[in-house]
Amino acid sequence: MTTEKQRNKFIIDAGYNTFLLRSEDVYIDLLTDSGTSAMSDRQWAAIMMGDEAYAGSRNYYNLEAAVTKFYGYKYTLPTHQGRGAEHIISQILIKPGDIIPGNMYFTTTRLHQEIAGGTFVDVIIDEAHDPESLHPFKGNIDIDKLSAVIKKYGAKKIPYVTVSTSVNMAGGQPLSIANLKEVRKLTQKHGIRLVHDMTRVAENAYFIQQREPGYKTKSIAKIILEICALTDIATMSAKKDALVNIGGILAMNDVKIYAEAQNLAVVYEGLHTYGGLAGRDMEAMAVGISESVQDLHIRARIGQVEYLGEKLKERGIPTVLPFGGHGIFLNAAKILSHLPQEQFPGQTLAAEIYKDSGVRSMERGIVSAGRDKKGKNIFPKLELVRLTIPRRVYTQAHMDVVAESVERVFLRREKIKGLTMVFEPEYLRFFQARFKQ
Ligand code: P71
Repeated sequence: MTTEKQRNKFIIDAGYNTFLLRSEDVYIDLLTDSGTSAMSDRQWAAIMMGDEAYAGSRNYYNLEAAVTKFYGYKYTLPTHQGRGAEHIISQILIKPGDIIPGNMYFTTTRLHQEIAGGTFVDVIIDEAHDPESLHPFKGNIDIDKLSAVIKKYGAKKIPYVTVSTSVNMAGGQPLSIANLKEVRKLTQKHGIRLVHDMTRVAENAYFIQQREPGYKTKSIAKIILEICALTDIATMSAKKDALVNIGGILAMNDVKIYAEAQNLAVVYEGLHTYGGLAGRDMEAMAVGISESVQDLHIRARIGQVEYLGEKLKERGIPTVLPFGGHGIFLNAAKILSHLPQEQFPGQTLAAEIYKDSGVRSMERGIVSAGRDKKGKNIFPKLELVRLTIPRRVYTQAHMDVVAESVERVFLRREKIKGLTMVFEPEYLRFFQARFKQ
């Protein structure tokens, strides 16, 4: 616990950037669900089974077996985290001038595509950009948009389409199996691969089970296998669904690409049987994957997110709807409608919530969107603040505290002043940028 006076100082010292706060100055930490979940007793026991051999650790083979059993991909390369996998696959498949369509950008994914010389093109359905649209699958790809991109640039210029399950920047919104099948059909016709960002695939599978006709009685585990079978390659940050504090994977069925990935891994990550991770971490990941596909776990997890969403809804606070899988996204553009996007409403709202209660959240708007290749600010339609819920960490009582704090800020919204950016780093600026009121 901190006092309001202390927090007012801490947020100025942090340049109004919640990434720059010290965690000991945070009361309830909803910055991210990445690496912040609690490992289970079984995972901690797995940590004690570390085989720290440099090469061929038994933990690697256990991880590979878990990936094949639960996700269906044949070959697994461990990486230090998700962006390590994104880097390797981008370097292997993208040539300068290539186009990579995907269902909304993700910051690290797009950056690695650009570093490899590619350009990301958003082909998500329009509803995803509208916080209030109640479309049940706002993560879906717009087939007409994708066809138009293929027609415009030609299949040769498109090494793959990125398909994300549970689209993070749209508010944790799912994609349907029916849509994925259509995407598969279209891309297969043109010989284009699908790279699956499966960071939150279990959460997406839950929404399919709840909302997609024909899936009510299918288990989360079965739905996940069905999703993965419709794609060729997967990148995953295991720090989310897979319930570990660190780690990622690059998985696939193509042995030639796997051989190239193994080779690049030794340059950037580590030997192909540990990829930047300790043996014990791979063992904890194998166990985490098996726990993450359990129906009761995922129902409790998303149930808690919904609980917070409902509390905010009762208070009339605008959020992205329907509620997403990993957090509740506040509609900062609407809450602070007196601030133009150039004054960073999302960044401002996150700072104000911290000042009110010590609850830490994350901006997901213009600061996160960054600049285009010409150096111009990108103005995303979604200007949001994410209240992200770690798995198996907080109680509903914590959620009550969060909702009450957001309400207090909401009630004094008209008096809140905007921000100006005083320091901007070159890459992924949201992590280290600094602001003044
Ligand atoms: C999240 C994160 C972590 C993060 C990353 C960048 C900016 C702010 C926070 C990471 C993801 C993700 C998806 C869908 C790939 C990564 C990268 N998310 N795909 O949401 O959500 O994984 O962090 O393990 O490198 O807070 P990595």
